[in-house]
Amino acid sequence: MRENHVRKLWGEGKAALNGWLHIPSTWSAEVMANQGWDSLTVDMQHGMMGMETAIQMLQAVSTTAAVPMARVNWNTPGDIMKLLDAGAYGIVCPMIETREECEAFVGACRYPPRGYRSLGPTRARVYAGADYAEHADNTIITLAMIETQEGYDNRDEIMSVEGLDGVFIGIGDLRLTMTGQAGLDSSDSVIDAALDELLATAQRHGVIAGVFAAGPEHGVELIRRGYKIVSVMTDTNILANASANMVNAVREGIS
Ligand code: 3PY
Ligand code: MG
Repeated sequence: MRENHVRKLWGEGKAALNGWLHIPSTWSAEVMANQGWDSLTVDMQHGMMGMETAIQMLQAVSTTAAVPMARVNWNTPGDIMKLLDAGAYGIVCPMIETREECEAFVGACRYPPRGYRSLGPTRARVYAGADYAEHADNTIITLAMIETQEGYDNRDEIMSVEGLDGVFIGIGDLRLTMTGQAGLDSSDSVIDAALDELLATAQRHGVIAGVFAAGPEHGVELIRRGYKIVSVMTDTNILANASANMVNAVREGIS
C-alpha cells in the first residue's frame, strides 16, 4: 500500500504543513498540490464543495506527493466511509465533544474487528494499491477536532480512544465557545493556555496534536511548541490576500 507521507513525518518527529481547500475546483486543488504542502485537506464543512467535487479534488491532489485528506461536515459514518473509499488518506472530524462521539468517528474509519467500516475501497485501492484493505487501518489518519468547551473539558476521555491518531484544534470555534469572541486571535491568553494544555494532554496519551493556526508566524510558533500538523489559512484567504496585495501595489504605484 502507498505510504502515508504524513505518518512518515510523524515517525521522524517532524511536523506536517497542511493546506486547506475551500474553493470547489479541481484546478485550484491541483495548483495548491503543486506548492509543496505535505498534505491538503478538502474541507467539506466550511468549504464550498459537495461530495462529487470533493472526490474529484482528492483525485487532483493525488497527482502529486501531497497527502489527500478531507474534513467531513459532521460525524456521519456514511460520508466518512465514502471519502475513504474515494482515497482520502486522513479524515478530520469536526466538533467531537465526548468519548462516544470519538469512538463512533474512529470506528467508521477502521475495518472490523477494530471498527465498523464497510468494505469497498473503490478508488482507494487504485490510488493506494491492491493490498489497501489489509493495511488501511494502520495507514489512514484519524483526527478528531476538539473545538468546544465541552470537547476541551472531555479532552482526556477523547484522547484515550483506541485507534485515534490525533486531535486537531479549531481555534475559531474553541475561542467562540470559551470566550464568546469570534476570530482566530493568536494573542488571546485563554486560548493560548488551552493550546498548551491540549498539547500536553495529547503528549500524555501518545497522540499527535494538530491545529488551524491564525497565520504563518503563529503556525511556526505552534510547530516549535510541538504541534505536528498545522494548517495556515485557506486557499480562499491566500487568493484574496495575494490578489489584494497586488491590486494595492499597482494602485500605490500609479497614485
Ligand atoms: C476552527 O477554527 O474552528 C476550525 O474549524 C478551523 O477550520
Ligand atoms: Mg471549527
